[in-house]
Amino acid sequence: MTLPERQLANAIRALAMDAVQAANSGHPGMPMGMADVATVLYSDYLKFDPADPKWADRDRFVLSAGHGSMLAYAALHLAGYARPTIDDIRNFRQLSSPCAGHPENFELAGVETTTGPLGQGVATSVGMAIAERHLNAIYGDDLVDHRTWVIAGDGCLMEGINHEAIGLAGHLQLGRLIVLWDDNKITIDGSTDLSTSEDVKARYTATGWHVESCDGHDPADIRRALNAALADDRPSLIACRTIIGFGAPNKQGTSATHGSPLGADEIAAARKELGWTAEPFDIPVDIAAEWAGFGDRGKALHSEWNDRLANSDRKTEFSDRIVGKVVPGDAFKAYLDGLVAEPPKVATRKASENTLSALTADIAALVGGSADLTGSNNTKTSSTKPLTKADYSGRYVYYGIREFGMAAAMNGMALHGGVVPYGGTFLVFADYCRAAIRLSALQQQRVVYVMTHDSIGLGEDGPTHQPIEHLQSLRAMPNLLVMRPADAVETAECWALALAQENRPSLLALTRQNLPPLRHDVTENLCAKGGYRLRDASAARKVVLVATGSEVSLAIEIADKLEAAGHGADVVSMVSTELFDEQTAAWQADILPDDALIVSIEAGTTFGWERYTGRTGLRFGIDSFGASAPIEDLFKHFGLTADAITPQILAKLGN
Ligand SMILES: Cc1ncc(C[n+]2csc(CCOP(=O)(O)OP(=O)(O)O)c2C)c(N)n1
Ligand SMILES: [Mg+2]
Repeated sequence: MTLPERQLANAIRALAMDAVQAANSGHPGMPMGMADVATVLYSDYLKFDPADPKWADRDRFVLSAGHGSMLAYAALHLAGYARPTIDDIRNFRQLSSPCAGHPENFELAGVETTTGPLGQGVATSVGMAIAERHLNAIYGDDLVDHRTWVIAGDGCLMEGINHEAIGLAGHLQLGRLIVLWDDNKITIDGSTDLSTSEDVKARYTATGWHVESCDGHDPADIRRALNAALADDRPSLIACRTIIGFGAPNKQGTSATHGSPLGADEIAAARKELGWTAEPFDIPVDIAAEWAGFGDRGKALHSEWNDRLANSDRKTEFSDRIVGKVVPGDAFKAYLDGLVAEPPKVATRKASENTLSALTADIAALVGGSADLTGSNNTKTSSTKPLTKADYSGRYVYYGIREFGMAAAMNGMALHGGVVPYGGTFLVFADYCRAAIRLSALQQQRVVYVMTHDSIGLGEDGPTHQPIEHLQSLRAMPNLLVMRPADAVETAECWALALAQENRPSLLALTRQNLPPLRHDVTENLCAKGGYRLRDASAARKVVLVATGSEVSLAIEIADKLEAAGHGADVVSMVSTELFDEQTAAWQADILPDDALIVSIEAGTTFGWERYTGRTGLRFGIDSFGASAPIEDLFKHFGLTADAITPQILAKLGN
């Protein structure tokens, strides 16, 4: 280092305050406060090659405090990544720029994960660190040997998910995970004294973490703390005491710098205070050159790694795995054939387990888990031994009762690459992890949610456990594939579809109760159409019954009764409304013809089904909370039986 490090850090500060000022929107305080820490991290610690942001063995850097996005953009730009360019930064927060308000993984190759919802970055990084240790256990230090670095704010540590995330990380002793806490004692409302008296460091220590503190404006002290973290086998928290908005003489140390432009006067004063004479968006050549050299270390390591990969007899296997090639093989085909030979009457959660037995045998990248409902979610197979701190090569994570932590960790695994995560809980608890499901969808990650006990069909556990609005509310989420299979064949097809989705998560809604086999052919994956005719009307078609999951067999019973009364009725299995909506207009019109009465049946809210039934169709479902009783009593009580529904359809037909 030839220049004073403060000047190198001031490049981040200047870009942050100028970009926020230009956008008239954004958060200068955090980047200005953590600039010194970030500069030390990039100069001497973070392993990266700006020429190849996706190099598999790079360190992962997660800006959990996503509002400080300008810190990430400034560092990527200064370190020599192709994007963001200085023009991208000039256009911070504008439509044309990849420098979005918060960092988005799909906007910039150097952004490892979308952050902004506080707390999730740390929780996501736990999944990255799990994936790293897992792949290291399989491929060794030669190919996989990197760290996950996180910058987190008070908010990230205050959020409830932090408890789940660090509990898991501490338990699994993820020593490659290092969280740099921007310990500035300020949040939006003011001092953290307003809302917390927690001893954060004691909490981390109690959870099995190594904890350090440092002066976040003293590079030597920062290095000392980072070195201590590197030397410790436990995950590390480094409390970096900083001043928010460091360098803005009248506003620093206050929440005024958190989320508003500093204003022209204060920026001028900060330039003076920091000794920064360059024009906005102009980086002095000596500073730019020094920053540009930070990647040299990583470039050299990358080239050595390339040689090791080239000489590895597992080169193809590793490379295929990292890019996410996933192909169901012989075990899956044999399983499908078995379903035709001997159609089982099983719950779809059991059908999912049977499918997974075949898939996990075929596909090494599948890493499963459950939030303490392994026996109920049927997520564990004989191929997936536990992943533990003693053996990271295992493929089954006991997430504990941490649904949100599990979902965020799965996002991290998927983002890391080399792992295709799936994890289970009860469908009703999708609400507990919904914010992470949303980030799976936004980030376009192949994460598979195995959500069992998908209706009142779960019975006696009652209304707290019975999903009502969940299916429709999840279908409302963009880029999430919700699938509710009706039997074992459909369940297998849905799994194949879930694994084929390279750019979106899937959620399988599965029953607790047994369902009769309905499909007896596996020549074509019919679930891929989203909705398809499972049975054609015999008499002239008057009715189309559109049902999902456990209600498809009910629809068949109703169709029998309608046919007996002389009314032809199709039965459509609407496995996935998203996939159905993606079909051609001709397919949709053929499945849901205008000249028939369309009737929807799903043991959940009727809200939203009018988009298929129209206002003139009929919708059967449950628009209240459920109840605690045996399953047969519940379906009767809520009017979801052939005896209750058929007369209403006949009445509508004018009989
Ligand atoms: C889940 C969630 N809740 C609320 C917000 C809105 N928000 C953004 S930053 C922030 C304050 C965070 O304080 P801290 O992490 O200390 O950041 P600092 O002010 O120090 O930069 C809040 C409440 C958010 N982004 N995510
Ligand atoms: Mg803070």
